[in-house]
Amino acid sequence: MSVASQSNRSRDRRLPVLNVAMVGHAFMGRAHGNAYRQVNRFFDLPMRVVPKVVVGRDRRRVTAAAGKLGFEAASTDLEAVLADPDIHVVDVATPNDSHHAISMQALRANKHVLCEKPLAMTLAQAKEMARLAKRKNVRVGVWHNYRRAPATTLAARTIARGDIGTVLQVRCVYLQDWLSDPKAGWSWRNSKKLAGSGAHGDLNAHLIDLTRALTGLEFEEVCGLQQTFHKRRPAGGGKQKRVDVDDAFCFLAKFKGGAIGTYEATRVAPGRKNYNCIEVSGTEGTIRWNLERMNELEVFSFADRRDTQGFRTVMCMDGVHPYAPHWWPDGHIIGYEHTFVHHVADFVQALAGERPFAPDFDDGVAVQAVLEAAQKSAERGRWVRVS
Ligand code: SOE
Repeated sequence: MSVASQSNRSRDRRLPVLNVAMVGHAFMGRAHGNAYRQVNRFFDLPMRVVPKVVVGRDRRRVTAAAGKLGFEAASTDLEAVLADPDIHVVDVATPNDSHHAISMQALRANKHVLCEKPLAMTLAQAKEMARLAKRKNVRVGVWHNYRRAPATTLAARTIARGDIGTVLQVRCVYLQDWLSDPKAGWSWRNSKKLAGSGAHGDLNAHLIDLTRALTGLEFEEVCGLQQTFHKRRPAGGGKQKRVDVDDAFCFLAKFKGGAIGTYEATRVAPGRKNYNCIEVSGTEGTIRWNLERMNELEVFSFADRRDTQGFRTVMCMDGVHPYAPHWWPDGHIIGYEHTFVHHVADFVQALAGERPFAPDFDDGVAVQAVLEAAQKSAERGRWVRVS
């Protein structure tokens, strides 16, 4: 081993460790696990993140997941893991219906908590989680990873410094097509009891958080419309199960201060695989970000010369762009999984007391309030104020 890598390794070993227990190990567990393993390799952090233990219900599956995801251990005993003083962070990467219970148990055990979105099943649950997090001297976060792409972070900065003037409108969509086929199997995401809502809580949650992160706007009143096109789905063994959540959910929004917004989430838009796209237009210009072109930010400004005005596409992977210097030379692009690494890097910096972290559980409550008001509006067929 070279002298340099020996000194790096010994330096690393001297850092205080941050042992992570991750509850759940499916899609989001894989994305989070990758981030825990990668973060110290690309960010010089004041702590060394250790993927310590994966917690699951099935011994065989959780043991396999721990091996595959690079965690030191596997467990089916959440109580014992939370009682372990050497566990510092609990990551809640489970379906929506267990976010509240696991987070509350982890907070009572004085653990830092990173919880998947949406924070909870109801606004009341989300508020309870935020209240307990405040009472405990811990750091908490919600995995709204899309605010941590270099391009979305840049968008927030350009809007904050006035590049597009006063924000007038937000128009965003989050379109997928994995449930377009009526024969696509039933899962927990199709169940109100397990997910709380369908595309709405899964995808509009991201759009609501992105809106707040990019513009600082607060939602005042919403008017929702939802539809379930396929009301039953195959559930194995020739059985069918009822779908009692939305396949698609649209809503209009009025913001404090007079701006307005439009939101659309769907899982039945053929050809749209993970099309998360937000456009913010102000008095002086517009920005547009599309996850399917994640490293690019489209910018229009009336300040540009009239005869060459038009949308410019900025490749947000140069040394001047957020997070970019941690990876590769100018223009070498990154992907979806890097937004999770950025999330962990910022969380560790916050934990080391170097800066605040957002989105925390208060941000999670703000998202939940909009989700719930839009659902009430869709049920009642009228505008509903966001509490
Ligand atoms: C499924 O719709 C899903 O995995 C969401 O749950 C994630 O939050 C989103 O980032 C990708 O799509």
